[in-house]
Amino acid sequence: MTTAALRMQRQLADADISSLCDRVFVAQRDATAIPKLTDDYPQMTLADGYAVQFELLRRHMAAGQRQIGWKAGLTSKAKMDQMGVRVPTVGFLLADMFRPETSTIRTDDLVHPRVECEMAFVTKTRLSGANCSREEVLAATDFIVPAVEIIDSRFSGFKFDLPSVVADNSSSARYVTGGRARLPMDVDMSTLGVVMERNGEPVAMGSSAAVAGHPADAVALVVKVLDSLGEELPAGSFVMSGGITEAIAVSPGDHIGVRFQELGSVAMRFS
Ligand code: 0L1
Ligand code: MG
Repeated sequence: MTTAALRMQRQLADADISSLCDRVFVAQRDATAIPKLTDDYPQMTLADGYAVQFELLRRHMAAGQRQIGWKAGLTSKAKMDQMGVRVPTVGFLLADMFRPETSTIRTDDLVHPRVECEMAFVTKTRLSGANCSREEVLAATDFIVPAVEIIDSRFSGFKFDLPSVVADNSSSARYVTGGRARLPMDVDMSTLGVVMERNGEPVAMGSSAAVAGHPADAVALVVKVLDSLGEELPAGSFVMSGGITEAIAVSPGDHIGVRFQELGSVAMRFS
């Protein structure tokens, strides 16, 4: 799958997009698991998935919510192989999905949360275009900061396909930042080590190279996907670049601590 393939035509009518948006909206609001959307709409394409996601975003904005940026999903080779894609998905991030560092995060308003360690970028200039490069991303970056994404697929058993997971906002649910903000030129982002502990036990470790080869390349891919959808990344955007480690399931009572080489730690508890 290339970004050009994202320009393919939609198959579903506006009324179907609206009714699928209702389904996803209710599943996210009520934390209920639903079957993947293609069970009822087998003809649904990736373009339809983005149409549902963008309708979801419009509804949130109309209700007064604030978008602060985007996430890259499916950035690791393992997840891409599993889904048969070569380009990450994107999902929007709203201000009210943010949770402060060291806070206690509820799980009763989530279906089956999992945590991923990620590097987040905050931009100072606009990024756009189908040829966005790592160098352009680094030049446009104000600072980077360590982060944890809490993903929560609304599909039963985390079983979905590409159009469905894109419609579900790429499983976006919550995010936490912490540690130390750093200038992009002060850190070698190509091989930054990360260790995640659950209740004091190491449960995952990895290198930032797992994120599309380099986290800034993942941000460039986000810009390319947005371009194919007729969007750009405005200055001041917060972008989660993708999971450095596998996603780890969390339950009430769990404490998660992540140590990022050069960037400090991010910690939280779940209730
Ligand atoms: O952030 C991610 O990589 C998740 C993308 C959606 C797939 C999943 O829920 O694992
Ligand atoms: Mg993620």
